[in-house]
This record gives sequence, C-alpha cells and structure tokens, in this order.
Amino acid sequence: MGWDRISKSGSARRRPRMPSYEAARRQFSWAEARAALDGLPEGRGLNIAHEAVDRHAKGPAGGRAALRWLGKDGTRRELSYAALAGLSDRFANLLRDLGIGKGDTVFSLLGRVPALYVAVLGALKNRSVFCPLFSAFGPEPIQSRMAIGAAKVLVTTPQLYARKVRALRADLPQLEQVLLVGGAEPEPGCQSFERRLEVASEDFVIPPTDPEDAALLHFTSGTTGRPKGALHVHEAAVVHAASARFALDLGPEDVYWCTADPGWVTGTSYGIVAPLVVGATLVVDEAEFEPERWYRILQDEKVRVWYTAPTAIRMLMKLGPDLPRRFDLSALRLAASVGEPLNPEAVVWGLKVLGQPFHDTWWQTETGGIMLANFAATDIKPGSMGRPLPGIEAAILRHREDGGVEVIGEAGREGELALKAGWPSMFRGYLNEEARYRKCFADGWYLSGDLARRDSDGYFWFLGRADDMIKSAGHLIGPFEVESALMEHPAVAEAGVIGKPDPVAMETVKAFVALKPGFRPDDALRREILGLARERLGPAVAPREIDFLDDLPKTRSGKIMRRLLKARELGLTEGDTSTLESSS
Ligand code: 6R9
Repeated sequence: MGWDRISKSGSARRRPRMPSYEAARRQFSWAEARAALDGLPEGRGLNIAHEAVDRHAKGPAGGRAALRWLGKDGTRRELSYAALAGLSDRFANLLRDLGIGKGDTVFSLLGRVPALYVAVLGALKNRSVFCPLFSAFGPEPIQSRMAIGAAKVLVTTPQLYARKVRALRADLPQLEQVLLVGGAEPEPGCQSFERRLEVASEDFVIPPTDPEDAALLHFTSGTTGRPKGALHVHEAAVVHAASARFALDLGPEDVYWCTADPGWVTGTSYGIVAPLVVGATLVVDEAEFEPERWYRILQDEKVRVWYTAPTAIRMLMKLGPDLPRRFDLSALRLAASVGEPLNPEAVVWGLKVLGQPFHDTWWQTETGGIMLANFAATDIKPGSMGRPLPGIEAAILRHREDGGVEVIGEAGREGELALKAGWPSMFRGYLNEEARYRKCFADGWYLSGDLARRDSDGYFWFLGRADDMIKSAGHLIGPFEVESALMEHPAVAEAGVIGKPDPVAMETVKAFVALKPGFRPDDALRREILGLARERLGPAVAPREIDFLDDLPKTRSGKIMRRLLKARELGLTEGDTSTLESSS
C-alpha cells in the first residue's frame, strides 16, 4: 500500500491543542486570538517583546528556561525568561541612550548567539524595527539591505565587521552606531555591545505600542530589481501564537528546536517569536548542520517539537537509518517542515525512523506566519502542504484577461495559490516600494506567486513557482541579485541565472554568462568569476556553476529569458517552454 494518508486517529500520545480541525475553523476568530494575548498593561497596546518575554518573566514562569543555547565549542548556556527580560530591557535602554527610537531600524549581522536574541527583543521593546541579516551573506546583499532599510544601528562581531562591513561604511551614511559583540577593544567608529549593555539600566517600561507599529523587517528577493523589505507589525504576534499552537502543537511544557537561522523569516517568526510567545523553551544551536550533532541535540535536549527544512531532512535520509537508531528520540512528539516541497518519502521516513512523521507547512516571508499545515490532530497527506490555518482563507485562482482574478472552485485544477488579504501577520508593505506591494494583491486576494492545486479534501499541493525565483536549501534567492553581482566582473557582458534541480538542496544556483569580446571562456576565468561572486554574495547565494554561452536568449524587449535557459538545462526542447512558468 502507498502512503496516501497517515491517519492520526488514536495515534496521538497526548491530546493535541487543536483536537478537531473542523471545530477550530468554525469557532475561530482573530478577535479572540488577539484577546488571548496579554497586551501591554493599562491598555497601552500590543508589543511582541512583552508577549514573548515580559509577560512570562513577571509570572511564575520567570525562572523557566526561555533559551537554551548550545555553542559550537560545546558551551551550554541557559537564559530564563526573567534573565532574557532583564537583558532585553538593558538593550532597549542602550538604544534609547544612543538616541535610537520608534521606527528606527536596527540590523544584526550575527550567527546564532545569545546577543542576537537579546537585541531583537530589546529593539522591539524600544519600538525600533529589527532586521536580522544572514551572517553568511557577502558584502553585496548586506550593503543593499542596509541601504534600503536605512539601518541606523548594526549589531555584529569584530570578525564579521572587518570582513564584510568596514569597507562599506562610507556607503552607509545613515548608519550611526555599530555595536560589536565579543570584541575586547572595538575599533574606531564602533562600540562594545557588552560594555554598553553592562552600564544600561535594567528597568525599561515598554512605551505604548500600536499593534500596527512596524516591528520586523525581512528581505526577500525579486526576479527583477532590488531586494524587497517586507515589513511586519506587532500585531503579527497573534498569528505566531495561534499557529504555534495549531500547527506546531507547541505550549509552555515543550522543549522546541527550530533549525532555521534568524537571518531568514522562519528563524525569526518560529525561531524566536512564536515559541517564546507560547512560553516554550527554545533550543538554539550555534553550529551548522551536522547529522550526528543534530541527532544528539534531539536526544540530549529531549526536544519535543522540531521545526526543520526538507534539505536537512533529505541529507539525514541519505545517511540512512543506522545513525538515528543509535539515539533515543522518544521525547519527540511533533516534527514539522517548511521552506520547500517535502517529498512524500521524507514524511514516511520520519515516521519509520524517527518515530514521528514530518508535518509539512507552507508560508512565505510576506505571510509572516504559517498559513497551510498538516496539523497534529489531522491526517497527513504525504506530499501535500496541508490545509489553511483556522482564520485563513486560501484558494486557487485563475487570472482573467482584464487583470482580475477568479477562484477556481473545482478541486484538482492548477492555479495560483492565494490568501484572502487581512490576516494579522500579513506584511504591511515593501519598504519604499508601494507599486511592487500593490502588485501582490488582486480583488482582495494576496497572490503568493506559487502554483498549486487543492484536492477535494481541501489539502493544497505545491506545483512550482509562477516566477523565476530560486529555492536552494530552503533559501529564497532572486536571480537578479546574482546576475548583478556577476556583471561586476570586467569580462562579463551578460548573465542569466536559474535554479538547477538538485536531489538534496532542491535547486542550486547556476549561471549562464556571455563574455565581452577579447575574453577566453576557459576554466581559469570561470573560477575567477565564481570566486568573485562568492566573495560578493556569500556562499548561500553565489552560483555553484557557470556555463559560458556566446549570447543569451532574450525577448524582443531585451529581457533575458531565464525559462529558456532552464528548459535547455533540463533537456527540454524549446517548444516545450510553454510548460515552464513565464517570468513576466
Ligand atoms: C517560510 C519561507 C517562500 C516560498 C514559497 C514557496 C516555498 C515554502 C513550502 C514551499 C513547497 C512548502 N515554500 N514552504 N514550497 N512546499 N511547504 O520559506 O519563506 O523564504 O519567503 O519562501 O518557499 O515557493 O513561495 P520564503
């Protein structure tokens, strides 16, 4: 028998927080979900950091571990909710002392270290807007994002500063303060994070915060133009709390591990905010993926709820079942995945080898929180992204000639996955790009850019993207940003970048390059261009491979036809390109 459905009836070891999906959908209202949050004292509004730490810190949960940090070198450090509240109060005061206030943007360029978590929460208390950057980014993505976000403060380390930021400083006139974590004697133009934190007061009263006040900024890439800064507000915490309970079945008694880096939206929404809002204990691993280390963390930390990504799951699967069988994973009671399509085999592998099937979930930087899920109490359909969260209306749309859209009622038909606009964690804009924001909506629907279908049970199935965006190891990469970096090499006349299918990472970044006259397309030049791209973009974004072409296929208006490059790469004839999605 195939595994069309993994039945949940009677299999749960504990009653899930949402025992009946149908009842929850019927009874749910955003107003009630909002009312279930604490709110700032004396009706002063809603602030994510209050919900995430202060509210627990002041009650009986104050002594409970909020963050359990596992350092690369084996260090293990725990911060209670009370300690995290105190440190984030200090960081809020530190910012205020520096003259940084409401709406000012604070960026971080840090690995997964405790200072990052303190900075996010402290900045939110101060009503500043926080933008965590991925520490493996090269100078190019760092520069563009800090410029668009008008970064006033950067929290980073002396090493990352020296390697990636120092040379950009002159191009970032808005950047007033750089705080260095773990540096004994900071360099000119920078201050010591620890020293400033030490002298800051531990008493901070969160000022009135409107739920619509900007809170978090996450960059996402486009197929054209500069990266887009998706802006989220404090109200998003309503979705974080509800989805943590509904989709991750997460609560205060749980040890929880989200393997995503806060430089990407999952690592912030579900690697910081959601678990703290529900009062769980968050495991943070500083180290990179390493199979044995991961199984040991699941075992030793007694992780009960685990949120990870398909690329990591596929890498674990490749190593086979013997390694996990050496570990006691019996604490695990829910495993979930996000970011890319999760193969049905991976869902079943989880059940057989880890004792828990993977629950696929779907969402985007723009949605701020989980929108579709295979829920703890409902049957899993391996290969499906699941059904909409209570409070969320999802549909498959067809685009009409007149620019409008209509819902495809019939099950099984392909179209664009869309969500009825207006849920609390919906992004409120792309920074300074009103037109690009408006293009994401039609007739009251938010258009996801993903192609999908819905089956007769209401489960959604991913088919592909409607655009040229690349998903590599769960990271969304815009081809334009990569092409722009390649064009900086003096030999490059034109560049086109695609996602090349890969059995583990789903896609890897592949570039096609046409050279200027007088340059020889040889291996030395290829290595040089790859090296430059890696240095500028960082290893997570740079192409793995370059093919030289005499010229690149273009539309009559001169736009490089990435889908044709992709069709050729896949061995399809050019006539088959109608089966590939259009990039326009
Ligand atoms: C959270 C996050 C969003 C894009 C999205 C889609 C892809 C996410 C998926 C999935 C298939 C899933 N995606 N979850 N594809 N199955 N369960 O990943 O945000 O980086 O903005 O990417 O990722 O293409 O549109 P983001």
